[in-house]
Amino acid sequence: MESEAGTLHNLSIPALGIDKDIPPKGKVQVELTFPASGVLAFSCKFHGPLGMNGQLLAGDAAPSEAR
Ligand SMILES: [Cu+2]
Repeated sequence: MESEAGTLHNLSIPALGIDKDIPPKGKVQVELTFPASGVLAFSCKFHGPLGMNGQLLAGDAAPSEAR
């Protein structure tokens, strides 16, 4: 993942125990194993409540309802 922003962000994927800060204009590399559902929820731990979150989808998985 690469950030074009000038502020610190974060990639958190709770289902995989991933919690990585992404420095301004920086990159982080993570290895992912998708669950059978094909859906992985991610967020920025700093700005997730502001809407900085989403889902990674594998194959033809459909987005799941927000929780
Ligand atoms: Cu952020």
